[in-house]
Amino acid sequence: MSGPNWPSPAAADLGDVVARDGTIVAIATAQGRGALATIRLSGPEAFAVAAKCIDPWPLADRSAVLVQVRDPRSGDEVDRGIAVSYRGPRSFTGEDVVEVSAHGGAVAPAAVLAAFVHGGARPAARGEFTRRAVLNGKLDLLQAEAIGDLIDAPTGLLHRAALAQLSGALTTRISQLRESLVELEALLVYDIDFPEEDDGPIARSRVRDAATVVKAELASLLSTLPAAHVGRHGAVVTLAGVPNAGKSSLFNALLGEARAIVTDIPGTTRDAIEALIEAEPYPWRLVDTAGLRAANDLVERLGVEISARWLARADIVLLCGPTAADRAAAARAVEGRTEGKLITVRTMSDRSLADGPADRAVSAVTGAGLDQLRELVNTALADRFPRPAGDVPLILRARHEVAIAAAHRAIDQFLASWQTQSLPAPVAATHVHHAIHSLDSLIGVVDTEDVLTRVFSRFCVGK
Ligand SMILES: Nc1nc2c(ncn2[C@@H]2O[C@H](COP(=O)(O)OP(=O)(O)OP(=O)(O)O)[C@@H](O)[C@H]2O)c(=O)[nH]1
Ligand SMILES: [Mg+2]
Repeated sequence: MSGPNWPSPAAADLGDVVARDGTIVAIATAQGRGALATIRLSGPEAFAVAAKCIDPWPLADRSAVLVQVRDPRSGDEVDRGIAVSYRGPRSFTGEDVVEVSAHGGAVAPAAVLAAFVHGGARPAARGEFTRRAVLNGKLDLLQAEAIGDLIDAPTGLLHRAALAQLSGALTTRISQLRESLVELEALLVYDIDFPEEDDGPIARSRVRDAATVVKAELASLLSTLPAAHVGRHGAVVTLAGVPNAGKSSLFNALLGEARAIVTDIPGTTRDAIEALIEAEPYPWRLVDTAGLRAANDLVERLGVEISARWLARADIVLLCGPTAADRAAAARAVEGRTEGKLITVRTMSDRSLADGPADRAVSAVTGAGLDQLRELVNTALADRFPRPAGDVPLILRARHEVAIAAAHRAIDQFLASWQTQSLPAPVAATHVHHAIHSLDSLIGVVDTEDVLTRVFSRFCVGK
C-alpha cells in the first residue's frame, strides 16, 4: 500500500463548492489514535461500490456483519471490521448507505476510504451527508444544524439544547407559529376577497389577537438569547480582592484542582486564569484575577488592568477577603468597574483572623462553605438570566435570531398598521407574508442555495 494514492481528508474539503450528486464517502470519526473509525458511503452507487470492496456482500439490511474490506485496484485486504447496509430511503441520508466500523489510527481508515474511492465513490464535502438528509426530507434545516451544534457543544447545557432541537423542539414551535400566520394571512385574504361587505367578514379584533399571540411567542423565543449565550460561554464569575485575600486558593477549591499558583507572597497572581465549570442552571466561567492594589511593578500593574477588564465583563463578582477591612477595600476597588452582582465571601474561615459579616464564609483548606457558595452563585445566575416559562427552546444560532427577529418585526409592523387602519388589508397582509417567509427560511422550506451552503460549510467532513 502506498500513501500518495489515498485521497486525504483535506482534499475532500471543497469549501462552499458542493457537488450535489454522485456517491460520496468519508471518514466520519475524528482523526487520530482510537480503537475504531467509521467510514460512511452514501449515494445511488453505494451498494455497487461496496460490492467491489466488501466481502461478504450483499449484507442483510440494517444488520451488523463482520467483513473484509479489499481495495478493488490491488485486491489487497486493507482492513476487517463491522459493516451495516441501509437501503434508502430508510437511512440517515435517505439514500443507499453503507457504514464500516474499521480500526482506528492513521492508516486503516484512510485505506478503507481509498478502497471505496477506487471502487467509484468520491470524497464527500463538508456536511454533505447531512445536506443530503435535508434535501431528501429526512431532517429539516434546524435539525441538521442541531447535529452540528451537538458535535460542537462546549457545555452540558448547549448539548441538551442541541439534542432538544434535534428532536424537533424548535421545529415544532416554528411550524406552529408559521401555521398561525398562514391562517392569519388566509383571514386577511378572505377580507380582501370580500371588500364590499360592510365591516368585512372578519372581526378586526380576531386578527389583532391572533397576531398578538404570535408576536408574544416570537418575543419569548428571542428572550432566550442571553441564556443561550451564557450556556455556551459560561456566566463570568470573577474573583476579586486585595492581594493575599485567598482568591487563587478559592479558585482551586471550586475547580477541584490546583490550577492557580498559591503563595503567601502578596501579588502572586498576575494574569487572569479562567476555567469553565459545569453547574446548574448555567455553567460558570470562573476567573481568578490579580489582587487589586496600586501596583508599583509593571507586570503587576498590567495584571490589575486585566482584573479590571474581567470585572467589567462579570455577571457575578466574588469579593474575597478574610477580614471585614479586606472586603471593604475590595468593594472600594471594584466600585464603578462592574455591573455584576456583588457577593461578599469571608475567606480562610478556618483561621482566627477571619472576621466580620459576609454573604458566605468559606475555607479553601477544609472545604467548609463551598457548597453553600456554589448554591448562592447558582441562584444569583438563575435570577440574572431568567428562562421563559414553558420549556421554550433556546435560540442557538445567529441565523435563527435574525430570522425570528425579522418575523417579529414584520408582525409588529402589521399590528401597528392594523390597529391604526393606516393600510388597506391587502397591503398590511404583506407584512404577515414577510413573517411567514422568514420562518420558512428557518426550517428550510425555502430551498435557497445560499442558506444551505452557509449552514453546511461549517460542518465537518463525514457529517
Ligand atoms: N488556612 C487557610 N489559608 C488560606 C486559605 N486560603 C488561602 N490561604 C493562604 O493565604 C495565602 C494567600 O492565598 P492566595 O490564594 O494565593 O491569595 P490570592 O488572593 O490569590 O493572592 P494574590 O494572587 O497575591 O492576589 C496563601 O498562603 C494561602 O495558602 C484558607 O482557606 N485557609
Ligand atoms: Mg492569586
